[in-house]
Amino acid sequence: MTAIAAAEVIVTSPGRNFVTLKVTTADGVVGLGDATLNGRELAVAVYLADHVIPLLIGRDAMNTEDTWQYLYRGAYWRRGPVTMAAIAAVDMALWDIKARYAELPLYQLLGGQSRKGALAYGHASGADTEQLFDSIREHLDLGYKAIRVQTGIPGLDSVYGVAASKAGDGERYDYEPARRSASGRALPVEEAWDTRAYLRHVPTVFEAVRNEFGAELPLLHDGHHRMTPREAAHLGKSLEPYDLFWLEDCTPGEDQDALRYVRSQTTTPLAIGEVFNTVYDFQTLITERLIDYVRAAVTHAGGITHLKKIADFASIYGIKTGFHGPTDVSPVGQAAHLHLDLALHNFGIQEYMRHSDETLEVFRTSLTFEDGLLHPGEQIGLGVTIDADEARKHSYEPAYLPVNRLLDGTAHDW
Ligand code: GCO
Ligand code: MG
Repeated sequence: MTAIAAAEVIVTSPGRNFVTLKVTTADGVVGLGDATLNGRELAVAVYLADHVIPLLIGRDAMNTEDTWQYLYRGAYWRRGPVTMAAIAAVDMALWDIKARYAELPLYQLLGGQSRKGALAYGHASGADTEQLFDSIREHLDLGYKAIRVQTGIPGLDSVYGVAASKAGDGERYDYEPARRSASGRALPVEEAWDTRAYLRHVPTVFEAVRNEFGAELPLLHDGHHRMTPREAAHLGKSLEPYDLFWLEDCTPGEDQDALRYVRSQTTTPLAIGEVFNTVYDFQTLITERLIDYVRAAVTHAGGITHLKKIADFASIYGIKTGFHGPTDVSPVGQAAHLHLDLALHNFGIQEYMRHSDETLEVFRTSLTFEDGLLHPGEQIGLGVTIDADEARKHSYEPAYLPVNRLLDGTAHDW
């Protein structure tokens, strides 16, 4: 038996907040798991420290499946992002440990290498067409072979997905920092939203992008859960001439039935699931083939054990993966995605927002990005280490995602 001897929660904020679980076996082998829940980080940190770590000590680190079931079924209170992020962190750390004992990169335990690397999409955005075109060109120069397009909307000051500034190497990355207040009191920023203006504007932008960049480039777009089924169907139809790779999160995530109507009205491919926590959130969508891509994240959907079940279930229905990879998924979570991406037969695409240099000084990762493809590297385990001294330099700062309101002040989905 390979006993778990210790576990520790590390909260660090190198540019943005991350929660990491570090598990150590009696032999001194260390595994890492990502437990970051953007804007509600400390809830998971406390859940782990007070309710999970005491249960882990002395358990066999090799029993990933039994530990998953023990924490999921054993808690009685199931699902939800806090619980599932905590279970995910334990699961990732135990898979990391298992692969380190096996002295193999984790993907070797998940099925080996099914492809050279994982096709990645990057985030291009601009307040207007000129800025958007610049951003697309920057991403093409960085090697991206698929590009998400988000645009400002005339009449709205600030819109989801549109970058406020640039990263050092030219890649725009902080389009949605969970914001921090200068006064020390963190309150969510409030944004204004107008769905009709959005529906009118977005197809004109895709037309301009296709005219400038041609028919070949795979283009994606994120609706961020803001539309009704009728509005989403309308957008899907009006984007059909521009041949999207996918339209993401067009309707609110909790309403699986909503996608039945959208699906019946448009052939634009659909992706959803970054806010989902279990396979049950996908059950109707997968069995009725209402979507083309599952967007779950390893961190919010119960770790490698559960994400692999979601992917395998989807594969039976010809549905592919497109795991969630914004910068609030830490380098540890992103590495877990890449090991799955390499091994799964029904891999589709991987979202890739490069982490800031500050973040990458705390988390050392063997990830590579070459010629549009991501690879987790050949180091044993997940291929990520955490520098505890660097991590300590960045203490937690409360920060929240924005709150969205319609022009008359009514609260709306962000
Ligand atoms: C995406 C997502 C993110 C989320 C973020 C919230 O497609 O990458 O929509 O941008 O908004 O993960 O924390
Ligand atoms: Mg999204």
